[in-house]
Parts: sequence; structure tokens; C-alpha cells
Amino acid sequence: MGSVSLKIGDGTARFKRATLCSSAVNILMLLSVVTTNLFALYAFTYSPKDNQTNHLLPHVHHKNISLISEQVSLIMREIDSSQKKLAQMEKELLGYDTIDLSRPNTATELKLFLQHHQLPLGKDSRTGITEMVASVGHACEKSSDLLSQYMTYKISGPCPDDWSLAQKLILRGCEPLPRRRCFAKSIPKVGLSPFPFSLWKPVSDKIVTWSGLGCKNFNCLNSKKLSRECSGCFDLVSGSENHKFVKTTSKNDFIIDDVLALGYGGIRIGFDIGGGSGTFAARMAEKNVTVITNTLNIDAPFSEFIAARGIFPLYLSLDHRFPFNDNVFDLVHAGSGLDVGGKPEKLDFLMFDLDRIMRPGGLFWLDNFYCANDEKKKALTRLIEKFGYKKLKWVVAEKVDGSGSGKSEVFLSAVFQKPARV
Ligand SMILES: *[C@@H]1O[C@H](CO)[C@@H](O)[C@H](O)[C@H]1NC(C)=O
Ligand SMILES: CC(=O)N[C@H]1CO[C@H](CO)[C@@H](O)[C@@H]1O
Repeated sequence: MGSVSLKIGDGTARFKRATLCSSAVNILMLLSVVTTNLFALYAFTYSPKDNQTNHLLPHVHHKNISLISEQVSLIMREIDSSQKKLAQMEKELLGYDTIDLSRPNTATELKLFLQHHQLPLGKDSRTGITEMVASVGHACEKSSDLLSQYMTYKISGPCPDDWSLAQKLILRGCEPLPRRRCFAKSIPKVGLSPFPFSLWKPVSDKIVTWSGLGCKNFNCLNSKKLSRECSGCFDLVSGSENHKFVKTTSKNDFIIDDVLALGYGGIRIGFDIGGGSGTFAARMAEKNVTVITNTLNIDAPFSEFIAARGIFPLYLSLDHRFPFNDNVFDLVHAGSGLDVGGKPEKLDFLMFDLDRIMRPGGLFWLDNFYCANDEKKKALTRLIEKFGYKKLKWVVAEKVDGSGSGKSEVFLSAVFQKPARV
């Protein structure tokens, strides 16, 4: 599902490139500091040609104040210009550049959207801002052709049927996307059931978009293993989906009631990453716990399906900082979707962000995390140890691969409690 996709696309590459470049930038920084100091040394030891009067101390003193201030301002200008040069070099090295709107073929709508607007009354005293700036992901610059294609449409007309183009941009790190002034294709959502019946009511093929997808109906999707969290996950009636979290099939499966009991009734809102078709949130909804499911539409209309069940889909890649304030969630649930691939730091950044949005005393439920090898398990364990969580449950178990290969795989399930850090 959504999270799996995060291994695809340019996300990883971007990250790698940035770390590679950082040492080059460090060297540049060092060089710049050394040059600036040498320059300063030179300026202060430099004596003017007409130094016959140097022995007349009071006079010299006067003279040099003006001379020195001249030199100092020269140095300041020099420092300023090298800093600018350095920033430019750093930008080029890291690939973090602002969007070049002067490029030919840049869509007019993009230029309009990104235009800065000065606040009419000057600086706002509460926020300190002086202008309104529209935000768009810096990596959009790398996909400027796709972005301009995305921003080309008839104003107030129907948008092109291009949600998959938008998702492609997001997966390349172009997130957030610019807003558009056109009407997205609308699909009549007929036959939605009232909550809570909606949680387990099969969703009609007719109320979701199939454009840009290989499958054109849910039957087709159910015959595929889309990810570890979703194999047949759109079948809410006859598959294994409706057993999840209420019945166990292995030692790694925890029952929702057991986990909620660990929170002593304090679990009211939660966040699920890699949540497949939203079954975790659905089961939690039955316990009166509101769960937001983070998802993209990778190979399937996850977002629409989850919404049709009457639960909250958050359409956001895992590369994006979560749009929640610190310490808000009572529970975070994640499975193999946590494995974002790439450098270990990538998982670090994700885990720290998940930790940030979880309140002290909140629970982190690691659910059937697939450990491809022992190193993976150790790396995750080491990382989680950094957070000083209290280990409430911990199960490492082998399961025979569901695809029928007979191979056994190692999974880790655990429930941790976030401490109150002071
Ligand atoms: C959920 O809330 C409803 C309405 O307040 C209540 O009737 C029901 O018993 C609650 N369910 C659980 C599992 O707590
Ligand atoms: C105040 C004063 O005498 N300033 C002198 C310092 O030296 C410069 C250059 O040698 C002179 O032009 C200033 O008149």
C-alpha cells in the first residue's frame, strides 16, 4: 500500500545524494573560513605606502581609524560575497534550488501560484511575516516538466484526469504540490452506507477512479498481493481481512482489546502508517478510537476505499513531515510499511517524526514488521532503543511465507510506551 511505494521513486536517491554532498559542502565551508581569516590577517597587517609618519603616534592613530574602517568594510563586502557564492555552490551541490520560473515552457498558472504577495499592512505583528508565500516541494524543480504539465489546464474548467501524474510528482519528492484552479474529476459516491455499517460494507467498483491503474475493479485487486499489508485486503467479507486484530493467526498478531488495555482507557486517537485498506482504523472505530490512516494510491484506490468505509485517509507520502502538532496521538500503529529503505538515516527521520507526534504515555504498536535479515532486526531494535520506550510486548517469530513458497520469514511485533522525557 501507500508506504511500500516509498521505496520507489526518487526519494531514496535524493537522500543519498544529499549525504554524499554534505562532506563536499563541509570542505567548502572550511576553505571559506580559512580564506576569510587570511584576508583579515592581511588587511590588518597591511601598512599604507606613505608610512614615513609612522613614528608620530597620535597622528598615525587618527589616520588609521579611517583607514581601518575602510579596510573593514572591504573585508565585510568580501565575506558577504563569498558567503553568497558559497550558498550558491551549496545549493547546486545539494540540488536544493528554488524553482526557476524563468525557464521557457513554465506554466503560467505555476508562476501565478508561486508569486509572493506583500501583506498590505506590512509586517504582521503576530506571525512576523511580511509576505504570503505559496509552498511547493523543493524537489519539484527536478521534475519541472511534469510539474508544468500538471499546472497546464483550463482555469475554472475540468482538470485533466491526472491524479496519477500528481502522485508521480509526490513520489519524486515534489510535495506539497501547488494548488490548481480547476475542478478535479468528480465521481458520484452512490450507495454509501451510514456509519458504522460502512466499516464492513463492500465498496462498489463504480464509486472509485480506476484511471491510471492496472486493475479496473476490486476483484482484480483482491487476486493480487499488493504489499505485506494488503493481499486481498479489499475483500471485507470472505478474506482474512475481517479477522485481523480480533483473531490471531500467529504469535505476532496482537488483539486490539489487549493493546488498548495497555493504555488504561487513555487511547482515543491514533495514527496508522501502511494501513492497507484501513482495517486497523475500522476495528479501532468500533472501539470508539479515531484512527487516521496514512496512504497513497499505489496500484490501488486505497484512499477512496478507506474514505468509503467512513474512516479518515491521509494522502501523504512518508517522506513528508507529518502535519500534526507534537504530542497529539495516543497511539501510532505501523507494520512493514515502516521499512522505507535507503540509508539508515531515512528510517531515523521517520521514527523521530512518529515519536514527535505521539504523546508521553502513548503507545507505539509495531505490527508484524518483516525482518528480511538479522541485520534489519538489529538495526530497528537499536533505533528503537534510542527512544527509551518501555517495552510492553515483544514477539519475534517465524511465519511460513503466505505465497506458498514454504520459506519461513521472521517478523517482529511489539508494543512500546513513550516515556515522559524531561
Ligand atoms: C462507543 O460509543 C458509543 C456511544 O457513546 C457507546 O454506546 C458504545 O458502547 C461505545 N463502544 C465501546 C466499545 O466503547
Ligand atoms: C583622520 C586622518 O588623518 N585620516 C587619514 C588616514 O589615512 C588616510 C590614508 O592614508 C588619509 O587619507 C586620511 O586623511
